[in-house]
Amino acid sequence: QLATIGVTGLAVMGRNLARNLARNLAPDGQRVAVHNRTAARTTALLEEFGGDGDFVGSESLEDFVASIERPRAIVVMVKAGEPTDAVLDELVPLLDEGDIVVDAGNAHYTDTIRREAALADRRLHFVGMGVSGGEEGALRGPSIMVGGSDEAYERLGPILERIAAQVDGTPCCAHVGAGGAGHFVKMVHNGIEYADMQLIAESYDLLREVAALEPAGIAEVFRDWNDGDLESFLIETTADVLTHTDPDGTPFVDVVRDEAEQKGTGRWTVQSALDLGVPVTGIAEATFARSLSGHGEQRAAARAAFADAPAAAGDGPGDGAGEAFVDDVRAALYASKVVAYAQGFDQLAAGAREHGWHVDLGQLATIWRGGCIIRAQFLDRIREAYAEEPDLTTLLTAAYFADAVRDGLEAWRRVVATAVRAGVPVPAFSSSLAYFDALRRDRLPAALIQLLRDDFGAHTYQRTDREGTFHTDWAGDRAEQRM
Ligand code: NBP
Repeated sequence: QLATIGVTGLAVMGRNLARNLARNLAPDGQRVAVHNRTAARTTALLEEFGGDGDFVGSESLEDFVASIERPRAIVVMVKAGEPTDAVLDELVPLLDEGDIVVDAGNAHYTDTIRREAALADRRLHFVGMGVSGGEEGALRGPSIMVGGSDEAYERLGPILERIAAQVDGTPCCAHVGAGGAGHFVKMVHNGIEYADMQLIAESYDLLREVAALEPAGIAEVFRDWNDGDLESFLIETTADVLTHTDPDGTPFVDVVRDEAEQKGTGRWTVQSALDLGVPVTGIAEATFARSLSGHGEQRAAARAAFADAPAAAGDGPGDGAGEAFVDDVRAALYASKVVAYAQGFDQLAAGAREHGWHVDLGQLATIWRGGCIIRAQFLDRIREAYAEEPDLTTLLTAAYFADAVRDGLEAWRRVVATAVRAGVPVPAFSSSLAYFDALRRDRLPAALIQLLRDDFGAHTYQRTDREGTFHTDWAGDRAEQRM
């Protein structure tokens, strides 16, 4: 009997996805073909987890392809970049018209657009599939963002919706658009995850440095927050990791080197946002904060050079403690999070417009409620906001979020001001507040920037009182000309 679907690339993600597929397809008597460049991984999967379902293992790619029913559905789950192209180069000549190749790795969406075009020339469907939730998600139910043709989704959708996480009976899987849409959406999802984590890290830093709480006490605070509207996987996980200690009792967070690594999706999100002209300050600050943490030499030099520069008197670490401050941080975290998500959703909308994808933002919030790292109660509020007003200009003005920001505004300002005086860096908190203040401002100093540009570069400007484009002869008689 031929397999319904195949998976090639059986490192941790591919293996878990194959097991998830096998478990869900076995009750219907369907099989899952598996293959890996190094055959030992295939053998190990069959030996250790063969009982999960009905697998067909192959050593060669030819046998693997031959073991799948046509039109074939083949999931490629290998390292993103060159390895994916290497697999496609080998795989494509073995396929037949109408077959579907799914790239489930973390590809850059522009690579996906390129690959889709190349495979379309050979009458093959190429699907770029964003899979969120790490190895546990892949095994037990990820959030799945599918980019590809309608035809491909008709064939794959029913299978993917079965293996995805389920929330309130709704699968966390959606067809988000053509070609690169799935990987684009997954990229921005990861960018939002960067912002979310940075905001949590800044909250922790403030609670520790300003409120003088110990990690175990901060864990309690996060546990408490997790009972309210901040309830989310990341808040819960923060509480959990902060309770962990080294064998000698030292808080584990003090044992780990304070240099945050990154695999690149935050950077990609910011690069794309710059191209699209969307200010994603929360994601950008989060990405830069990780970079800064890795500059050990500069940090050491600055520490040495400014060892004697104190934080403002009276507002040093330890001051401003107390329950009121803890609650202020909670409000500031929530408001900053609203901004970071509003910005991320702006980027999703802009990317969809740019590429002609019909990304349904409310549906995205729905499928991120389960399976993925940013899963949170919060996403239900976003889903409701788009259900009420599908063409929402910005999430910030949706009634629920507008109320939350308005209610938290004074606390947000107090927290940022306290952090600045105490010398605790809060780039994501403060840039989110600056974004908010800029967005709601009557007049921005951008008018002055326009004048400077016109003065030194004759870049022209527009007036508030008349239509048209103008230039002033700054070096001469200062006469104004309509251009
Ligand atoms: P890796 O990203 O570590 O890739 C290892 C796999 O790629 C192995 O199966 C390896 O085969 C295969 N491979 C490589 Br490397 N070069 C190859 C080539 N030239 N030809 C054929 N196969 C090749 O695996 P992973 O950690 O399971 O991640 C898989 C994908 O999922 C990646 O794109 C990753 O970014 C993504 N990912 C997603 C999440 C998430 O949360 N969604 C988490 C982690 C990873 P071998 O066994 O023969 O060396």
